[in-house]
Amino acid sequence: MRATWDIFCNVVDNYGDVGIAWRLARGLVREHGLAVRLWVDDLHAFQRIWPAIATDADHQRCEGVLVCAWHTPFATTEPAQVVIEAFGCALPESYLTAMSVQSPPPVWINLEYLSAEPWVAEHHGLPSPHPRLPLIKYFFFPGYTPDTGGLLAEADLAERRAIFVRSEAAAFWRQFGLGVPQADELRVSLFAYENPALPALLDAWVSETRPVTCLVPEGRVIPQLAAWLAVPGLPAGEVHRRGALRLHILPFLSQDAYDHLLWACGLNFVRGEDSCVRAQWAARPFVWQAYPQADAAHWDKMNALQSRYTESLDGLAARAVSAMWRHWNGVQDTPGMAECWDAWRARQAEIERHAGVWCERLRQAGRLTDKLVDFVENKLECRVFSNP
Ligand code: TRH
Repeated sequence: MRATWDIFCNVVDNYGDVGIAWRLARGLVREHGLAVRLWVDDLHAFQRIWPAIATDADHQRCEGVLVCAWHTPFATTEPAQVVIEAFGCALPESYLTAMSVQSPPPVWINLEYLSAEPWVAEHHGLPSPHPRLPLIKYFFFPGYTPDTGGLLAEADLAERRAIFVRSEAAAFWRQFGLGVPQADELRVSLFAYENPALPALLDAWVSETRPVTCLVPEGRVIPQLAAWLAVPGLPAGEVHRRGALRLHILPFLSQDAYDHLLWACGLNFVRGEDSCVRAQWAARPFVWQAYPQADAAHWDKMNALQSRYTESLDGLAARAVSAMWRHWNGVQDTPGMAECWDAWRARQAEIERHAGVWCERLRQAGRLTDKLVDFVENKLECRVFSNP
């Protein structure tokens, strides 16, 4: 019989934590036939990315996953055989104690944040004994190389994207009152944290010679957009025109519909972790805003991905992508936004080609769900071997 799995997710802020935990849970059920419980402490955040989630249910089955509300204090629960602690979220003390009296104890994994930094491979898979209890936690690091935990991606992702691009994109645009893009039009999706570089980017789009349509799902960037437009508010459905720029405010989309937006646009501004990975799998150009951390620690993360991503791009295109990303992340060593945008536009065709090549190359890192299941099965086998 296949092992049972518990995944714990504490929503720090935003949607990345629950977004990743949910993607993982769905993948484990759908592709590996596992029995998965997903414990989430904020069902409201969860419902934003997956509207079928009921916010008042302690237990609900969704897409084959048993979704459980993580309350404090935590009700007595028999631990699963595999326990995933997403992003060091700290398991409930009573649950940890229950894990420690099981024989053999569960395989306990801390799923870490993704980074392209080189140290990730060295730390991937390392054990850490609990200071008091007879338990070992293993660190599982997602990453961009085969010696890491790989990247989250569904087995049929490329196929679904190809079908969408071939035959479903027109219907996707229609639901927002839009036709397919004109030949010279650039469609851009914008998912960002508040960003001082945003007004100058909008100004650059206003002055474009070709139409730019920017699609913005509701979120943190809306007040900044409203201020730039000098309007009191920006509810979903509003459309504003300034010069060559047409701004469409969209409702916050379901996780799957957001993928469609990424697949349909010619350029995607993404942030944090999950949307960044999805933009890469979309095989479209993207600009990444790393999750801001104290003392600009996120610049290391951004630099690492930027150098990896631009490694095989020609000089001027690489420079255009780097400058755009660095400027968008507040690094001070770049020209102004107008210049960054013009340089990006001048190299757009190469950058587009590269996005497809990069997406193919990403596969070499392996799929996170497969790698996690292999890692866990290996630990389970060792456990059986040492506890006959
Ligand atoms: O929401 P985020 O800023 O999450 C962040 C990061 O994960 C960061 O690493 C973490 O430390 C911090 O939270 C606490 O960005 P991210 O990771 O892209 O997650 C957004 C999720 O929301 C992703 O699963 C896609 C989803 N989404 C939708 O479902 N609909 C939408 O309309 C949009 C824009 C996003």
